[in-house]
Amino acid sequence: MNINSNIVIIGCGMSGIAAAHRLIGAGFNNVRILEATGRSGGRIKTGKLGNSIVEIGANWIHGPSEGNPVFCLARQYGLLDPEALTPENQAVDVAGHPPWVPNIFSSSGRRLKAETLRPAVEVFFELMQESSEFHSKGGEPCASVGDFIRSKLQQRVAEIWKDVDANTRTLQMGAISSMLKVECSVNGTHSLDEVGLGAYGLYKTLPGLDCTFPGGYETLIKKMMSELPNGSVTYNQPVRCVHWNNTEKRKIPLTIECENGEKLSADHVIVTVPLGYLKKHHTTLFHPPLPLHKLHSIQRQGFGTNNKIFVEFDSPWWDADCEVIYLVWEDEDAIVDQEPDVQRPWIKKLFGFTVLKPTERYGHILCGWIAGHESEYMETLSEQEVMFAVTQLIRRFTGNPSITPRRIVRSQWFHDPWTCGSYSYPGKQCSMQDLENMMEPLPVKGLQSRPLQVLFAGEATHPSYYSTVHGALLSGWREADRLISHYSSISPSQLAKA
Ligand code: 6YU
Repeated sequence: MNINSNIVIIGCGMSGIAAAHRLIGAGFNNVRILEATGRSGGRIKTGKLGNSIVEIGANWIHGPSEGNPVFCLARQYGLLDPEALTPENQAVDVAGHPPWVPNIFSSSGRRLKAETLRPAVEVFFELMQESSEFHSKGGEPCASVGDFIRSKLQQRVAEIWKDVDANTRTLQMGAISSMLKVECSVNGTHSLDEVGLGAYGLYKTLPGLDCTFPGGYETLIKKMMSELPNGSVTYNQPVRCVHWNNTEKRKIPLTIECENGEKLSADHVIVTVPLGYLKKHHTTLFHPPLPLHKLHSIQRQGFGTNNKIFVEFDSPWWDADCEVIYLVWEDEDAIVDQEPDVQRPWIKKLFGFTVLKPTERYGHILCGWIAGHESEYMETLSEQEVMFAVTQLIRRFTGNPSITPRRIVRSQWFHDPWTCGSYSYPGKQCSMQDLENMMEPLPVKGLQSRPLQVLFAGEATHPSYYSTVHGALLSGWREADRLISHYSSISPSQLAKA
């Protein structure tokens, strides 16, 4: 195939790059990516803390095994540690990783044994499991994962902990509260009350022990970019408006208007902007506006914030085998809905830290995780203010007033004007139909005189791998394939004119 149709891709993140790769590989020779920023990769962003690389955006390949195209590409390019390539690693099927070795501290400065909190952990995992099976078992309607967990928790706590003393109960409830914060980070949401129970089980995991890129996630982007023809991407070129369905008798159905006033004609556009950006700017980004059913699905899908705070130390204050540090507040009750409280310190939302391994590569660096509105507030503070709050927190929980970080770096995804948050999750009332509407091209059926004008890719358009890099990559391939099969089905004479 050698096709001259003009295809514009908006956004040079994983989905945009994947779409361009596939189209150019199939013989489309007028493919152009317009990217708002000065770099490729979008939410794949590798930064530095001192001499170490740190991932400001995506961290792991989730489920690195044969069914994961990100893993297959990274393996083909030789970007992974030998351990990640072993059949044993690929065969591990535990939805990510086996439980990490924890160090646990409480707000009164006590070190807690994992054994002490086992009852809370068991109850919590049972409830999370029930939440993800809710969809397939067709349970009673319940608005959100948060509502479901709280109501079930109330029953279980009354049964299991009816005879325990107040201190033990407080500690167990504090541990559950901490685990709820972990889930907020995993789902990229402010609260599980915002995550729809109906669609929660639609997310699918792949086998394989989650792995990282020793040279940084961006090494994958660099390799993929090196295979695109020079000049495929125009950087610092934000798109202001996609004018679609041009009714005049013009040959070209689309005009892409850029912020700098430049206008490009196109036969097809693949929109890969993040859902956060789409939610905020859809009224100005499309002319005519999006059809109502598509807009409602965009509104029902959630997009929240999960940020990282990397903290470097001269020496570790955690155990040598420790992989995660959990912080348990003794004044938090998981059953009580956390009222928005302006007095509540933002740092209470940080559930703890993961330890960057191996130490020989990273030195002594922890990655703190914080989701939700508190995370968005954290972004407004200076680096010194964040470092001060983290230092106070660690000193309080360890009871060691001399612990002092060397330096920090944090992500600020909510205030990134081209992302407006971190990643998507199924919101309340979100159904499979909404996830399908997200990827539906425009114009919709019935208006097919000029089909496939506007196509939608990006992590939030993948119905089962949303929120991941492999979901983004597969969505880019999907939309490229949609165009490829469209042109394969038209006659050679029509193709010559295309
Ligand atoms: C993964 C992980 N990971 C942590 C953090 C973040 C994310 N993800 P892009 O945004 O990349 O590209 C769009 C481009 O468009 C961009 O360059 C813009 O500048 C540009 N643009 C915007 N507007 C424009 C305009 N007007 N004109 C022109 N250009 C414009 N994924 O696989 N492993 O460890 C993590 C993590 C802090 C922020 C992640 C992870 C998500 C991925 O980063 C993300 O999906 C893709 O990179 C998105 O690519 P894209 O092309 O779609 O958009 C049960 C259940 C639970 C469900 N959740 C399970 C948890 C899994 C998620 N875990 C994530 C965790 C981490 C730590």
